[in-house]
Amino acid sequence: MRLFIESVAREAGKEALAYFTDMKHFTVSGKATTRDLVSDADRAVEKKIIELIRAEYPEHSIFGEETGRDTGNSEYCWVIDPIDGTQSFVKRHPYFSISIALKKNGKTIAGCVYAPVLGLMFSAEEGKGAFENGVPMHVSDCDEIGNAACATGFACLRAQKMEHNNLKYFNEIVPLIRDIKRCGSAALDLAFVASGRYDAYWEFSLAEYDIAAGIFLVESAGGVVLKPSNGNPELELSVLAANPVLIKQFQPFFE
Ligand code: 2AM
Ligand code: CA
Repeated sequence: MRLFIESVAREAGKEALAYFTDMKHFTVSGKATTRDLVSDADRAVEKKIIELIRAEYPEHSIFGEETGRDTGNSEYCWVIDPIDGTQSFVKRHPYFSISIALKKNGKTIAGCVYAPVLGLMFSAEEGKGAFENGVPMHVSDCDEIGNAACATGFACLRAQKMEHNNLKYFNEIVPLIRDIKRCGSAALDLAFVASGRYDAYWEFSLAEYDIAAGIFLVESAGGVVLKPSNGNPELELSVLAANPVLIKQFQPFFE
């Protein structure tokens, strides 16, 4: 299954690159809010992914960012973000990814995050471990918050949740860590925790398709993902990811 998902992501990556390199022209429009963008490329890449999955597994359900949930009632459901980091994509920033997760009865059993410009394929399958470009990967062994290279993001602000924004945590945590990055693809940020490039990552108010595959990668690579929601249902789809030692040092900031 892992290799099938990788092959779908690679094909989808070719489609994304055709738009990214301007071989195919795309236009950008706003979604529900003016800060939330969608391009022809998002729709074309999602269509390609769905075609390839349907050809192999016609009975499975599909939940895609652009097409929504289909009405299938299979125990299997594919959760797809065709371009995670659309804002990066439309500005020709290489930090965007294709995210595909397969859930069985609501539990992720396989997934991949693929960054086509960077040439990085991250994938995992239940019981088989996690891989970067086919090589087993593991979360970092950083055990001290002062040495931690971290990432975060501001989906909460783009979702216009001004009250529950990330600025409080950003201000508290950044002075204590070694580095902070904000590149704009939650799926890839999680993959970078899984592969040890980041020691920790947190972000609030994401969507299921942003994080389904990435959470699975982190857990499959020996890491931990917490949901720093503090019981607030609005913040349910929020993540704090790190290795099992470091997560204990970050957790208190989110309590
Ligand atoms: P997208 O590029 O597919 O929209 C960046 O902070 C992360 O937040 C990306 O994964 C991005 O996904 C996601 N994101 C952007 N706007 C969002 C919104 N309004 N609600 C939820 N997630 C959002
Ligand atoms: Ca997304």
